[in-house]
Amino acid sequence: MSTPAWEPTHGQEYRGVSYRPRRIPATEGLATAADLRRRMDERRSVRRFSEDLVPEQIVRDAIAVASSAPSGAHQQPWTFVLVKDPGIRRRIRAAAEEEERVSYAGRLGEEWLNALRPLGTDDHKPHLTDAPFLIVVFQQRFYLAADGTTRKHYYVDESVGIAVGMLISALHLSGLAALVHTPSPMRFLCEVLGRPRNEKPFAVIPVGYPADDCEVPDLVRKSLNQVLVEI
Ligand code: IYR
Repeated sequence: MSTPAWEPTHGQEYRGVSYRPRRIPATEGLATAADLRRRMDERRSVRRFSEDLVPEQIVRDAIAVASSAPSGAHQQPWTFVLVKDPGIRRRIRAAAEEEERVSYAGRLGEEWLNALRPLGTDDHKPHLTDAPFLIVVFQQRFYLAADGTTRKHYYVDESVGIAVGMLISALHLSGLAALVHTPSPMRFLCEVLGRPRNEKPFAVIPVGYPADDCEVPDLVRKSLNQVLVEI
């Protein structure tokens, strides 16, 4: 039996269905948690991609994982535009680099530039054309029906942030590298990708395998006891 296609549920009465996930034994849960912790700690934001093709189905599956994220009022206020076309990727790179030149030349301000210094980033964005895929994530600031009706969406930033977290986790665990890139300003993406007026760019995520000579900044993560407060 296939699940029915999603339709807006605005104003619909509550209906419950039973939820009985398999009870995972603690030993299995502990092993999975430790393994996930180790594997996720291997994730790095990658800015140097190989041009090698990646299995598109991994990316589609990862987007489906992202779209299973919880969201405000279950409104699922996200759109993932998968850009494969090299010409479009070149246009996105050109527009992003034009903005970043202004940003790095001073628009960001000294404090921000100092915060970025350890990352070694600059206005060159080769990852936007080297990576075989770009996932451009849009947040739906409000619901827009085909007939032009609009309705509010709630907790859009939080919802889309959670979805992107799940997306990069799924990509990483499937062996692909990614970067959550936020060229600023990003409005040009609406035009280049022909998005409707309710959508606002959230991030551009190049996806692929790391280049053979890939390097990442030498950074240290906060330890658990630096981020965890137990009461
Ligand atoms: N958007 C710029 C600057 C930048 C900002 C932050 I905050 C970063 O974590 C990294 C970069 C860029 O993409 O270079």
